[in-house]
Amino acid sequence: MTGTLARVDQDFPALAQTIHGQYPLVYLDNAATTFKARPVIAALNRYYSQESANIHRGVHTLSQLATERYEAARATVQTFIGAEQVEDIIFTSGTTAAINMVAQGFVRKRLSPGDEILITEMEHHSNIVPWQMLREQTGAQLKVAPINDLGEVRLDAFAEMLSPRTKMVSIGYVSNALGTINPVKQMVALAHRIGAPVLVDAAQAVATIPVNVTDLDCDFLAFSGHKIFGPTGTGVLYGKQAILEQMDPVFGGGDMILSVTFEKTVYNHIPYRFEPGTPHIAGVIGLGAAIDYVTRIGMETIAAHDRKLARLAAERLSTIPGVRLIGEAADKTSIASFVLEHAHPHDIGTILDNHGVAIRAGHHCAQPVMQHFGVEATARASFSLYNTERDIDRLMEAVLKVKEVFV
Ligand code: C6P
Repeated sequence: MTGTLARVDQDFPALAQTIHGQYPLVYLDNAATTFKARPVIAALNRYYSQESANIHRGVHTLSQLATERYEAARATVQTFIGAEQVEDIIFTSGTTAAINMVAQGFVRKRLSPGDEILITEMEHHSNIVPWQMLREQTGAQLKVAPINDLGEVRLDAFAEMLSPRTKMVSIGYVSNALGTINPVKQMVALAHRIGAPVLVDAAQAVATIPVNVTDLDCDFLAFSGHKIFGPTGTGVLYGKQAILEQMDPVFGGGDMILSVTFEKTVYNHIPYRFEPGTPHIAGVIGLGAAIDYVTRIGMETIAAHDRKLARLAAERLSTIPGVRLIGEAADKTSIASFVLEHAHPHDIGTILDNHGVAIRAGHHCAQPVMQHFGVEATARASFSLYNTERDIDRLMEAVLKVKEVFV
């Protein structure tokens, strides 16, 4: 049973505002971060105004309540991504933190000079730089599977680049610069054939397509709360139990131990071992509320909507002379990235802002993708459940204004 997107804008108070005299705001920067849903704001408000207490420590009522709510959010995430057990879910500060944890805690100790890590050419910097740091630390090599000019990973090349020396594969599910949906299930199966574990960067996927870790059979999966209508500073690292048993904690401190003496520390059970110190309790509870919210609507409904709007935006933008679409994969969602002859993307972004249309202009923390397409930056409109075809009309009107200025 899925919900409807009718009147969904009412759930997002940030939409109802005037920017540069334009009302309502057309927010098309959802790939950077989404607006926060009312139930999320209410959950944060409740925690901070009434239920503010630390977790896993107190016997008093509020501490127990906070612990209950925090652990309930873990179960919500487990169900949402189809994980086998609740212990497979680790709360982090975001996708970036999660990938770095895997790099340092799981992969580093398995690498010898000459071993290989395989990524793709369309990764976000968060799925490139941690592996480069590991390369510096270990003498391993970073291999990069190329993409074609539509912005799709070349599966044949990806398969050929897997070797007995591949110790880790780390791939984005949905490209933040192009909107491409990668055939992750197939890529995981190829990697597993040679025994390589796979991390899936689901930062963009989690709010735009249904994600199921059991179906994908990935070993790790990372996402950020703020891209799925939840609070900033929250995120999730999923790991298969047997894999998490082999991962070391990267940070030590309170709550991640069973016992400490000066001679020896015994770590806590999974997942607490990987959540040292006081976590973002309010944020995690808010993330649980965000996931409950999208679950009520249904990810299939949201996915169909985002895909339809991105396709329509691309179709309409491509009718403007001088527009070049960047990223035209057969399987893509939520993102329309483009450049316009004679106009720098930053100028496009600024003029659109003056017309009450918020997009992102820049390299989108995916500079290798920009290099592939021979551009420095793009203008990127990214769609979410509260966007409508009317927003595309406003986008088009504003881009035509840019043309008047620059052509
Ligand atoms: N992309 C964008 O505008 P964090 O910052 O840790 O929440 O997420 C990092 C990240 C990792 N992978 C992908 C595919 C991403 O898109 C992002 C964040 C934002 O595209 C900010 S650069």
